Amino acid sequence: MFFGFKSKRSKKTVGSVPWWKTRTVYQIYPRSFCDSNGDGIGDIRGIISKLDYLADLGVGIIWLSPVYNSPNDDNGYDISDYRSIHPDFGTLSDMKRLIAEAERRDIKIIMDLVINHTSDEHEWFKQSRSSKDNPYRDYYIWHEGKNGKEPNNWTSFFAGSAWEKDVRTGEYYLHLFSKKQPDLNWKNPKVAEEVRSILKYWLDMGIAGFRCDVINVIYKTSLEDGKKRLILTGREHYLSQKGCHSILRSLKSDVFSQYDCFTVGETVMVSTADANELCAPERKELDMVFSFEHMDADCINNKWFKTSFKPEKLFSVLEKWQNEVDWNANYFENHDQPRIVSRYGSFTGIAESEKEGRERFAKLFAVLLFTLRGTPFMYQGQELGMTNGDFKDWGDLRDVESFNVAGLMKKLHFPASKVWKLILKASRDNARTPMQWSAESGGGFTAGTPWIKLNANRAHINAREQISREDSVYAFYKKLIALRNETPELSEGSFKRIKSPKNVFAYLRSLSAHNCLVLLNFNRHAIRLNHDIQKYLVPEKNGHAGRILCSNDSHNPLSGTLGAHQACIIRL
Ligand code: TEU
Ligand code: CA
Repeated sequence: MFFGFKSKRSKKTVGSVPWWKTRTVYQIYPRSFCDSNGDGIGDIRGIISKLDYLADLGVGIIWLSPVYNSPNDDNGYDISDYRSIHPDFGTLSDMKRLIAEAERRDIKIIMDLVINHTSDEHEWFKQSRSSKDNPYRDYYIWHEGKNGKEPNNWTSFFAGSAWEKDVRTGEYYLHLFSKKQPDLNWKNPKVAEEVRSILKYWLDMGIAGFRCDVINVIYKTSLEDGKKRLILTGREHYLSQKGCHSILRSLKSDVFSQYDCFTVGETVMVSTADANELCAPERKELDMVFSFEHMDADCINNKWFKTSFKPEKLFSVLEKWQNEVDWNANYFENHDQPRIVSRYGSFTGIAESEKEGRERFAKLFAVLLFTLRGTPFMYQGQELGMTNGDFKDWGDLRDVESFNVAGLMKKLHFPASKVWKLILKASRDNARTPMQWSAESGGGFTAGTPWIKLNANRAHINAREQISREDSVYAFYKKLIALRNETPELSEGSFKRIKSPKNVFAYLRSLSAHNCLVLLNFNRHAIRLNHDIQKYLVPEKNGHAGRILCSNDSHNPLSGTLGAHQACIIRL
């Protein structure tokens, strides 16, 4: 519900604020977005056919997950040629047309930059593994074994040792991810030279920036044994190292600063201090970073062990990041994370009867996303309130990480049914099911057989149905995007948390004399607002009540209560 607010085509730059601060970013996972030729795999022509949909939603920037050539061990995050397009996705000329067609609609495109590792099928690695004196040997991290075992005790992000022995030379190579993703050696200046030239290639083609994959792990200071840990033994030798900072500074000064572009780093295990070292403006490294701490509000130790969702944990992490980092890259979904409505809301979405609650919950997170200070990043299908996959058995899963972690759990003697339950909840495949465009058998995604199981709830959760309804999640996203575009205090304003009842998140966004109060009730029941909030709603001095700009419920918060899962923005 939006009150007294007309949605206009977005004003894309506000004063001197850079465009990447005011626009909304929409992430496309190309395999699962739209298939134009019926082979079951989403492709670039499919994306082009949906540009009007995105423009209409108000999207200002598309982040495209990898479309480069790749053997797809990790769905494109294992690149075998940085300058070409995977034939599954189309051709280079399709890509150029996508850039041009997006530009016609005032949409910019950023690409994924995966430079911690390449595919083992990249020409550099083929050369590198061929012999110890090949000129490409030093492009990767090779080491002889220690007493017939791996060179050190490091473990991979995808479970198991981070080393693989290669028969050709008898030495081991390092892979922080799958064994088909060998890590590049960033101590070799030639690697940086290659990457600079790849960056220019795409920027010259009209790309507006990059999402930099696991960018804070690229530099390995030493290869000594790490402190033994439950996950990622060895990490102290490569997380956010000095060497990484100097590489990023030189990429910024040699390349990025020469273009009108921006960078967002995907940075694992970062604190706010680490983030500031990477993206505070005076550091001249990255423009913003994705952190992970706020995605741990439903797990203990690591993402595989989920508990119930703890809203207060989420609020305190968000508050800390809002206060300590000037400009955040805000997100709740991406291609690696289960869907919000399923993980934080426990809505399976299979039952039509859950619709109202699920949509209200999806809208609650939408208000949060668009009212935090920073650039909002949304993921395909989030605007429809899409749910986790409805996978029935192992044959339905595709993700290399899910299989590797399941293998490790089995080795540790977890019972098979337990393994399935844990994987089902946390698998990255939950986010990768095909986009639900319509109720038809292929979900409007494909005329063929989709590469991964389409959710049966496409019958009632789909774009066509959402667009047809004024109170849908889609309509709500559309209005929120426009509202943020038109309301400088929401995009540029400061953030101040206000004391609130349990499981209610309340804050002010302020710019000069303008103030917006944001109220988010994460309780499944109505709640009476405390004095600290009420005093803003009806200021004693002038007697003016705030004006509600947007709410996911018709209940009036000015009455002093919030409805179950109600979220609203009030202009004071
Ligand atoms: O992800 C890096 C990462 O650390 C995690 O999000 C990862 O998905 C996993 O959950 C760790 O347990 C990036 C990409 O987003 C991911 O898709 C790639 O698989 C990975 O890097 C390797 O390139
Ligand atoms: Ca296709």
